Amino acid sequence: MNSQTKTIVITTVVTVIVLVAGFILLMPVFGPRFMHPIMSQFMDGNSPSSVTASDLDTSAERLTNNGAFKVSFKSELDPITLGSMHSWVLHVETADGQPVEGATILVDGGMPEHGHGLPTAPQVTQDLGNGDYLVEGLKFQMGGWWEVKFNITADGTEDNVTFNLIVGG
Ligand SMILES: [Cu+2]
Repeated sequence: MNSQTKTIVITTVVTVIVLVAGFILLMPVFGPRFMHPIMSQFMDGNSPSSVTASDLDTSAERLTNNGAFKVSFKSELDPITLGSMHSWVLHVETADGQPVEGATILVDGGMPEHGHGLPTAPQVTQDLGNGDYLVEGLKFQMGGWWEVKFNITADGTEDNVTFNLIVGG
């Protein structure tokens, strides 16, 4: 090998090393865009197995898990502020829209991402008639994703519904 060939080889090797090193260093910045969509899905944490707060259905009207009741809520506080004790009015209908009166309703909930429950023990304190129920004693002391669950029994039918809330910080 003469010296000119050596120079060309060394220049080529150094250039390749610099390009590869540069690409690796810039991967965190540009990487996901160049990768296969399935890969970038995993990188973003949006794979079907990991439900994140951004995927949540936060609607205030939902069907119960087995489809027995259509349930909606109105919060006394809208938006819900941190640390404020307040009440909701829960409205319960049959799946075909008839108000459900005289239901027995239990309240539960918590923060799924933190593994803790509600800081208070909210209860249905009044059957307001026409399918409306007063839920007293709700409080959310942390910002983030909360679940509020209602177990509803009426005319021998029991079903559950979960509402997702993102309470601001
Ligand atoms: Cu928490």
